[in-house]
Amino acid sequence: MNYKILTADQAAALINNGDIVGFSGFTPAGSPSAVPDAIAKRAEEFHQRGEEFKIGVYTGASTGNMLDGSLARSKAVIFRTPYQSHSDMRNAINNGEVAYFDMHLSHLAQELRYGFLPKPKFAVIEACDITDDGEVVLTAGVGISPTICRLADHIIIELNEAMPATLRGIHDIYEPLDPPAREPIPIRHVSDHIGSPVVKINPSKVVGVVKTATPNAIAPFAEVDEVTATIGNNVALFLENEIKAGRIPKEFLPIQSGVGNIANAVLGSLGSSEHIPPFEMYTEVIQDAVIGLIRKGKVKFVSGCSLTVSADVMDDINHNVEMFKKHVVLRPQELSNNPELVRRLGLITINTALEADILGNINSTHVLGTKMMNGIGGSGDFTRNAYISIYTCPSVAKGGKISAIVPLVSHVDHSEHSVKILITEQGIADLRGKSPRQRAEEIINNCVHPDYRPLLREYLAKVPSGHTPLNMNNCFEMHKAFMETGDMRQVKF
Ligand code: 0RQ
Repeated sequence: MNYKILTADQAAALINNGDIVGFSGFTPAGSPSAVPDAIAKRAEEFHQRGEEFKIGVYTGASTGNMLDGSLARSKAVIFRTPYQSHSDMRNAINNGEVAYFDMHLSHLAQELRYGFLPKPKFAVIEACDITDDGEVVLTAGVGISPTICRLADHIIIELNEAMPATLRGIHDIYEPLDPPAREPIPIRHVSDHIGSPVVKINPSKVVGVVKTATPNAIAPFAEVDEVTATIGNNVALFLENEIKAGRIPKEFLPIQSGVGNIANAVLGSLGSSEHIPPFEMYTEVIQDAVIGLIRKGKVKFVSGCSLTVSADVMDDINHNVEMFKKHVVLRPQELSNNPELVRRLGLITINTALEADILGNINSTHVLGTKMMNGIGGSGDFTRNAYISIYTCPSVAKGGKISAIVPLVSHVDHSEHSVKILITEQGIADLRGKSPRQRAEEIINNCVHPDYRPLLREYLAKVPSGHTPLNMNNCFEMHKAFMETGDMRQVKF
């Protein structure tokens, strides 16, 4: 290998205060760890001497503790986009230390190319292989790597020796041209490969290679509990009925599924349904449950942006990579979340809401209208363009003190126009073809927790006349009751 081998500290020393850095990966999968952690230490040394040190941070989506966690704890971040989910980064955003701007994940690469956002000076890319002529084989996540490698002045490679070079061939790397030269993206089937197995870079931009050896892995998911299992079963029931009614073709359509425990439970229920045929997935995060369903023959093929799996599952994939390449492709988020493809392939999209309202609007990101949770992620890319968009959530949070369903959401991520189905452990609300008042009845009757049903009926009974049942005088009373008493059930309409 002709590249200069550096320690993480030597690589971090190339990065200076005010630099903008784009990191590879999508979730902790494929995200570098040693270099960002070393940048955080460098920032601390500067801060101890009373000197400024902060960088701008682009990533694919959320990352791991050594990236978002370390940089946030070291107060080393000027701005951050897009999705994040580390508690220290979340706190730094909510206390105003980090200028965070939330974006649809499919937009980031193109907005960097369009010049809407400042271009990165450095790209820090995790790879399992790099050739002297600049072929980079990514690891378990793709994210925005192709674009930041092209735009950045300098590239630092984290060569992760715990991830096998035989992953070459699992990726499909393609960057669309920018308008007015943009062409249709030629993916017609979930399993189509349209690009290159590698990210092609200019080798002269590589300022160093840092060797690491930690396999990509996340903590395993919690066991499915009664609430999440019931939500999963309700999603399966809804889809079975749609097939029976002829509204979903009997050979089924590709599934997109969000991330987290509910998504895992939903996939478990779809996997064990006898009425849902083996299916394909066109999604962004490929979780443990999907790999289990591939092994069972229930998932035929999955296209995603990352393999965000636990250590045992990553080990299984790494050891059986040739078999998995027949069932898995990893693409840049610009393709995994592309609205053109979501609409063309006819995705059934299933995402999680933090809060929904009786009109059908969804809040995926904010607690009580002000505190950022994680970000919109890919949920908007999928929801707006889906064949059927489904939102799931438990009907209550914090032991029943919060109703996930309120008169009006405290922040809107997905509007009533994009959301077709709402599902909680209480049941299924089908919002298609219903007026705002009919939607409110449907949601209260089918999705709201019994503790809150009479309260929301009381609210609805008192709304003034008009097309949309909204009372501007008291639509946030449940939120106010929570802030004042710690329990939304104390609301007085
Ligand atoms: O907090 O753990 O402190 O009790 O919010 O809730 O149950 O852990 O839910 O992990 O499934 O995350 C929407 C955040 C759900 C996620 C969201 C509290 C609740 C708990 C989290 P505690 P859970 P999940 C593809 C698709 C946006 C991006 C997206 C997300 C905590 O799914 O980030 O969809 N989605 N991407 O107690 C106040 C409420 C609450 C509430 C729950 N109404 N008010 N707090 N909580 N409801 C993936 C990517 O894009 C990468």
